[in-house]
Amino acid sequence: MATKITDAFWRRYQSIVKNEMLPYQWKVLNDEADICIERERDDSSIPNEKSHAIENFKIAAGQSAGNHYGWVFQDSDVYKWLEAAAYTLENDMDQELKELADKVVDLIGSAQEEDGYLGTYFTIEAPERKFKRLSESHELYCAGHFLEAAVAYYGATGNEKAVGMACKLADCIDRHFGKEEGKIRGYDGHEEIEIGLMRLFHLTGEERYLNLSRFFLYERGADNAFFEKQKAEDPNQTPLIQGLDKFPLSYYQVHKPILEQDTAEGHAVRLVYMCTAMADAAEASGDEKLLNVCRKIWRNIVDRRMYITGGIGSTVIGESFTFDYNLPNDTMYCETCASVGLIFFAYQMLRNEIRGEYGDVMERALYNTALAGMALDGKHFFYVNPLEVNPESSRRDPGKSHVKAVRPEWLGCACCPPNLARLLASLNHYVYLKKETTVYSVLFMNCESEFETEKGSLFVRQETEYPYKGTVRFLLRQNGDEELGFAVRIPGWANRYTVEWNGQIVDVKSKDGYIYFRKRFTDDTITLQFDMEIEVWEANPLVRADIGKAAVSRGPFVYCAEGIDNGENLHLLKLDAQAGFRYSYDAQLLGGVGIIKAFGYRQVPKPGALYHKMNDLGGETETEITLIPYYAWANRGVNEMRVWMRRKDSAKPFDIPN
Ligand code: FUB
Ligand code: ZN
Repeated sequence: MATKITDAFWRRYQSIVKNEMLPYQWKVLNDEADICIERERDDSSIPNEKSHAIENFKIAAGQSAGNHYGWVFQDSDVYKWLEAAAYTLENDMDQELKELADKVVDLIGSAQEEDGYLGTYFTIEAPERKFKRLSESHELYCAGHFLEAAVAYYGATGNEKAVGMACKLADCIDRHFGKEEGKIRGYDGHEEIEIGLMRLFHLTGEERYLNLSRFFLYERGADNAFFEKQKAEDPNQTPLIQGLDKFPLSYYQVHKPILEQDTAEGHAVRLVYMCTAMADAAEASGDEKLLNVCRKIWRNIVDRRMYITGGIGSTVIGESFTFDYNLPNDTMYCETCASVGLIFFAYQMLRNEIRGEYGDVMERALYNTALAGMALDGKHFFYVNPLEVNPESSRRDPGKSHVKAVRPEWLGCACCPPNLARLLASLNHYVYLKKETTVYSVLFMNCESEFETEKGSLFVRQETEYPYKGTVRFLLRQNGDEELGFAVRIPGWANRYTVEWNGQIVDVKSKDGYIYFRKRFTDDTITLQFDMEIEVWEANPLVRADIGKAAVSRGPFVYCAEGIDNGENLHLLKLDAQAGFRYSYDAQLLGGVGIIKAFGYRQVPKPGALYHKMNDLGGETETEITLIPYYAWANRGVNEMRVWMRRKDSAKPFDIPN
């Protein structure tokens, strides 16, 4: 499948990746950027003097002297950078970037040990501790990221060196892990190797990689004392990461064997990475049991534990899920990486079963939390994506040190910026999905694609003004005489839609969020018109944090109010959802955004006492409330923001008999 994105909205992001993010991140990884690296929360154990990531490789390769600096998983920043560079080259070949990326591959190759082992911390500082403290070491997590990068790099450039190194690394891991006598029967604290192995399997067809990925998945939680035992046997008792041992087994998703897991528990990124690999392995091996686990966890996330912005992870403690309907707006985590991972999970689920809701969640996470992870300049990043911020609380409430009011230039733990870069650069891989002789459209954007099927190839041109207008046109042409299938997702937010086939309105019923066509396509046009109305949402009443509040969306965008447009104390505003809205597109504001004007009230605080009697309420003034797309917030300095607004419901007199 080859898709070329031509869309103005997304091409802008892809050029930000190419022209801003990659060069900027390269400088940061080389410690050449004059920036302030912030700790993502108030925790003095977070290393934040520099990145040192490239230098770590040079030291491991013997090209430089010194010590490793940073997290044990610092290498993964370089791998994700390389993966983002690979997709960027796939989109637009660029000799200079390719030469740089080739050099990075060479450097990684020089740091790889003879037996295939790759991991600069352990090569430099602690060779005797390799694979001995897997709950903390991230060795397989980093390996997984390298495998993903290598596969992407091969896809973009045909560079076989990286894939050779990836196979050598995977083979090394295969020699050390497994059920056989003498091998380690365990798993990494942070899932990711499972994804990397699946990708290597898809590229090479080597069944050992699929089996190894399944081994890691199935071992998870099978012996949930594995980490404890490893730790007890480790002659060196110094932790590799301070404080991880205080978390429960569910933090690592090892509290139960995976087939018994049915809720989203623990560290959110780990959970969605695990699920991504499970869904991929389920499809590749026809493993219905694995798929069933994915379905249950999916339901739990989407029905009870996901924010309206597609953010996941309700607490900073362990960057974790908590419990059903617990979705606090101002202390949550909603890590950018977690939403990136949710997109991966959703896409793999869609590969298993065609249901529009998977595409809906991809869209929700992509257009909202993922995009919010980066400032419009491509050089400032959120790790945590709140739905409500009061900058003073972030500054002065020690429980909210992770809730930043503006995006830092870089973070002590820099997992999110390159993760976002690789997602944005690889979007062409998520626009469609092909299964046998049917092509399914997943995301809406201008692009051209060519799909090879066993019954001939299908060319599709998509034309749209999405995400601002709801018309999407597909032009389809095939070669070959047999019928092919084409299916389009109907976004969950669309209340009404029409479908035209070569200019004639047709009545097509949707099935699980998709409408289907099977034809011999000869310059045919399918035009969909979704009503892109402004929607007002309420949360399930069991979500304590959102009771009595409303959130507004239009198309794929969730909206928010910012202090700069609405003044201070956003909690004093009440939205009158019945009063109607005005929508306009402002090309000058925030790189071009659709603005929503709503009618509402501002409560006037009573001066004086902290508490006063109900009948002594202060007044309210009518006011206009300005809402902007959530992703664009915090690009105009430090200010307040909130997604869920208080609602003004008409007061009904209620007579209580004496
Ligand atoms: O542990 C590696 C990465 O660092 C995780 O995915 C993020 O959540 C952060 O903890
Ligand atoms: Zn992250």
